[in-house]
Amino acid sequence: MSGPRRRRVTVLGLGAMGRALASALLAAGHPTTVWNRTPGRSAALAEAGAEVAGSVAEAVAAGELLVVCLLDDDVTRRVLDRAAPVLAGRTVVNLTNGTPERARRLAEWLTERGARHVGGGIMAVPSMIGQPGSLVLYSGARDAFLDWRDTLAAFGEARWLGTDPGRAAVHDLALLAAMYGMFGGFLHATAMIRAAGVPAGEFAPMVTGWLTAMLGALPAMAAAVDSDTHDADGSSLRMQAASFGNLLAACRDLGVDAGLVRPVRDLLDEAVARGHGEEGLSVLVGLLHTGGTHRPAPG
Ligand code: FVH
Repeated sequence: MSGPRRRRVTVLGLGAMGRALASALLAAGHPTTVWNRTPGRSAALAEAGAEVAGSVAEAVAAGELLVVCLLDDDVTRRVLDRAAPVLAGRTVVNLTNGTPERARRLAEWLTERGARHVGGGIMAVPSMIGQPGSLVLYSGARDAFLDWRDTLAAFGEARWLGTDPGRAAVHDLALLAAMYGMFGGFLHATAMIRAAGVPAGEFAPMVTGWLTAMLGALPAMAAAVDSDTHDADGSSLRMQAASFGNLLAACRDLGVDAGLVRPVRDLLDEAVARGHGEEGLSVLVGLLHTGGTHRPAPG
């Protein structure tokens, strides 16, 4: 007895991530067509059952769902342009990293061509796709997301963020900012510790434990931001600005460039100068806003 017919999915882009996405679709039993600019990246996928399209238009025509995973917004737009006449009736789930504004523009462009847009943000590396812990954020056309949610589940948890086409992108980029802050801090700390003659491997468990302990402070800091009440909770900005001076002095002595951490000291100093010395770190969030297209959080 055969099960329900599975609709064909097309994956555009077979970089490290596109290949992982196509593999996950095939592993979940979805008929899959793939396309990539440079031929030769599809051999293993073809062996696993993928159809390999010879052109973008052929690939787009083959799939009811298009999963796009290319380098950036410009490439995505250029590639989709080449298939504009055959986009009508399709759902485009764009998992390419990009900006919220470009996601909104792409959604408009696709709607004008009779296609539905769902923007995405992949919070996983290729080896995590389809595994526990893999999270993909989505926003845009709700009906399209609901229509394809079970298929998208092949990649990992599919989390819906709302109908603003740019909402997944802004979450993706904000989470990347948090990640790079952590990695930047780790890289700087490791440069210091190596300059002091300690192997990185010996230091790693200590920094992991310290960052894990500090992670516990984030929910309270977020609540402080939302309520705009920035209690120092025993760690005033005045005190932190003073110890940051020691950190920079030690970097000079150790011969370590402080470029990754100096902006934090500058922000602390600015906050103290503006009279926030007895408040906590959460007050710095307000100092970071410069205007632009910032949308204040509701409530
Ligand atoms: N890999 C990761 O860890 C992250 C995890 C989170 C999500 N990102 C984003 O996913 C997008 C794709 O990333 P990727 O890892 O697959 O990247 P690459 O391996 O560099 O593959 C890039 C693909 O884009 C194609 N491409 C590049 N330029 C063009 C062009 N001018 N015309 C057509 N296609 C183009 C490239 O094709 P080729 O070089 O093989 O011909 C690859 O298919 C990305 O937004 C990440 O930020 C990944």
